[in-house]
Amino acid sequence: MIGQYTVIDGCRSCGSTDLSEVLDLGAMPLADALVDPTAEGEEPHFPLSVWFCSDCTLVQIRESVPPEVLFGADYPYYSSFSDALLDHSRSNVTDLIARCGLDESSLAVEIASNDGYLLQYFRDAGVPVLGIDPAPGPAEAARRRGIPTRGGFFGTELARTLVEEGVAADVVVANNVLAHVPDQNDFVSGIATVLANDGLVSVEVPYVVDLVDGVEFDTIYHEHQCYFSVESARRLFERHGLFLNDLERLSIHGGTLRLRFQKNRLPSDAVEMVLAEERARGAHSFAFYADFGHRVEGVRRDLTALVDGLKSDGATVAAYGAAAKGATLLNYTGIGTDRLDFVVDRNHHKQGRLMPGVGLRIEAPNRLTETMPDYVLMLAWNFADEIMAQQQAYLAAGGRFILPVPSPRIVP
Ligand code: DWN
Repeated sequence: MIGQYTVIDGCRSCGSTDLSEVLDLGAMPLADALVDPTAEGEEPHFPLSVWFCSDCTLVQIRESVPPEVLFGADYPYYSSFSDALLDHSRSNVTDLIARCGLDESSLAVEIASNDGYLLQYFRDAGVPVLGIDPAPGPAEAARRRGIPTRGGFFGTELARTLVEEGVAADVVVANNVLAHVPDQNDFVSGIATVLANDGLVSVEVPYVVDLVDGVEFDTIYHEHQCYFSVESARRLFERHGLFLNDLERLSIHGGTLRLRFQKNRLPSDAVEMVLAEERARGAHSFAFYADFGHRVEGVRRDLTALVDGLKSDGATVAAYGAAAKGATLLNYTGIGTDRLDFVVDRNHHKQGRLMPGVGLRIEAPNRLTETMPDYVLMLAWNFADEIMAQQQAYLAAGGRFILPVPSPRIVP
């Protein structure tokens, strides 16, 4: 069953119609729409295709699923289930407090503040905070930990309301949300509206160059509408009077850009250096993406062959991480309950439900040592080190993991 969606005519950033197809993943279920095993009826699927804009270089999907469908009452993603992400967020906050000289007279606003995973560190340092998140579950979890949190989707309308209420943010943090927004210009214009004149915007987005280099096709799903290079992000923000003055490349989530924008233009050497790297690699032209689909097909071929070979030898295989990326990987490769016995996940909000499309049962992580599958497909490969460090008992008993990208392999 195909669900309700729209298709963009022009680029989500610049409006250009000069779009070239990079990859067509076909009809896919919503990656975070975990299934209640008692539910009846078909799961809606939606076409999923990735395109390159020749005018502003933004990579994006053409299909738009309504945000209230993507991030509704059942949205199961809670950021605090990853220690690595908490550590990453804590150091980000420590840096921002020092960089911006924040104190009890300041205000830090986070858009997509989830369960307060990041704002808690500003609050603990005595900096007043305000969270904004449309997902009821995580937002309520944030309030329970004492983080003031507004519901709703951020954009110019909410920004204007906040300004009328006296909000002027010294720092706006927007991590792993820009890519999720269907109306890029409304979102960035809202940031410019709510930001104090001498404020700083800190944005984290998956880096499209790392996505291509790491064949990270599984990070493509309907929540992720855009896939940014430095160039495409720079052009989007500059359109709204926010200038890219600094950046960092980070390893989290398979490769992330941390971008810092301000209302005055003062670009650091790091900005010019990465832009030059992108130009040197041709990342501002379609040719950079032309063979990505072929490489993705190679991962599908090799991963299914690897798993089928293990199964034909009589091995048992499970999976780790009921991640959104895991839904894309399983549904695109066709690996499901025919090959995998179950998937485990530490997020108790996910346990007991089924992975979208493939119907794989989500269990607690202790099921690995209880049942000792011979192999575990690591769907949350971006946290492989953290997860494998927790699974020493499973490894010591002879268990092994399969890492799927950039090329399928067994570890240790
Ligand atoms: O943009 C997004 C990225 C940043 O995070 C969101 N759209 C949703 C989410 O995508 P994801 O679900 O692919 O992200 P994760 O954080 O890679 O998913 C990891 C999964 O693994 C979570 O369900 C939590 C789980 N986990 C676990 O069970 N044990 C994670 C860790 C670190 C663990 O030790």
